[in-house]
Amino acid sequence: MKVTVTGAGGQIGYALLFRIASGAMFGPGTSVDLRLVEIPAGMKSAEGTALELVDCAFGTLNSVEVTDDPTQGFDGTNVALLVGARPRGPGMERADLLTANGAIFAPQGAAINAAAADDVRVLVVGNPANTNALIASAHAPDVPAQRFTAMTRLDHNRALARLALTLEVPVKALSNVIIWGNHSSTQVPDITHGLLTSSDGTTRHLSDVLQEKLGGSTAVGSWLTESFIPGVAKRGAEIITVRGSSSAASAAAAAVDHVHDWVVGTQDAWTSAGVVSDGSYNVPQGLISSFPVRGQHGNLEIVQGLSVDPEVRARIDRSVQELIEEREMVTALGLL
Ligand code: NAX
Repeated sequence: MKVTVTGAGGQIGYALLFRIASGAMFGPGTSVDLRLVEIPAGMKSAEGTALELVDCAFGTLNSVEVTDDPTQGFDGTNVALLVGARPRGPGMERADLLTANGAIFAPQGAAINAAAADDVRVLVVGNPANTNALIASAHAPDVPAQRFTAMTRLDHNRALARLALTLEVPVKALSNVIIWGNHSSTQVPDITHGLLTSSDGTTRHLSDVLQEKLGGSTAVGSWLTESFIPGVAKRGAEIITVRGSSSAASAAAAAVDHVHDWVVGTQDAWTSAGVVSDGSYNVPQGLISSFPVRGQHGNLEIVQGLSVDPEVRARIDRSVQELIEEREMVTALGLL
């Protein structure tokens, strides 16, 4: 597999590249050729990372190249991880942020269109991830829109971890948790279909288990709205406060999970990913929004036919409205 990582000299890049090279993304039987893409200011850092990658002597790492030319970096690539992005600077409005990122993701989409392998799969990590993915996809008309995705797996993993801590159960006992919408503070962590499978194989609805643990449905309602949902949505800010810089290793782990489940598959299990809407769940067609998905047949397929709780529906509508506004803004800026 040829894997390209942009922003390779940054902190997520530093946590991500070693995991890909060690075989965590595709398994021990698949060797990888890594392409590290940076801007000139980040080249030294990426070059240093490349030296360390070589020194790990990973059995699954075939080659490493570093470049500041996106077309060269995406040449023949099977998986493109778009991590490098322009962060919001002081006094920057949303339109300024979208313009600055449009200047990154439009040419990267065009370079993927021109140079990547026919089966290229793209994961956008750099924020605002959903709309950056939309911009990149719009500039890659020969690549099916389903191959451009945005990362909400970190939010999904945060939701699982928080539930596991609250219920004092292993993460692997939990399933069918969902993140809907935008990767932003409006995201919608949803446990209404969530299940807990005990070690004896019995499966129970998470809502019932939570009621037992927290003392009734009112207590669960308050926990969801006052602790769980804002706790997941604001976890990134909490990490910044405690750690002094933004999530890196957990973001890298989520990117590995996202691509692994896309390429290798999830069998029947669900996860969450920002994928292009086909109109499912009343999310306007063409928006890149987070849905429950299964990795099947090499695709991320939206899990269909789920009932949506009215309170969750209202939250999804608010988050989707934010995505619509972002799309309108980038359309007005001529980025689509
Ligand atoms: P860093 O600032 O450590 O690294 C970013 C790197 O990208 C820098 O080395 C920079 O030189 C490079 N870069 C900038 N423009 C580039 C371009 N046009 N081509 C190639 N490289 C370019 O940031 P880091 O902590 O690694 O975060 C990267 C992005 O991930 C940010 O946009 C961040 O907001 C986003 N995140 C997204 C998450 C998600 O769940 N979707 C979670 C983690 C993270 O916050």
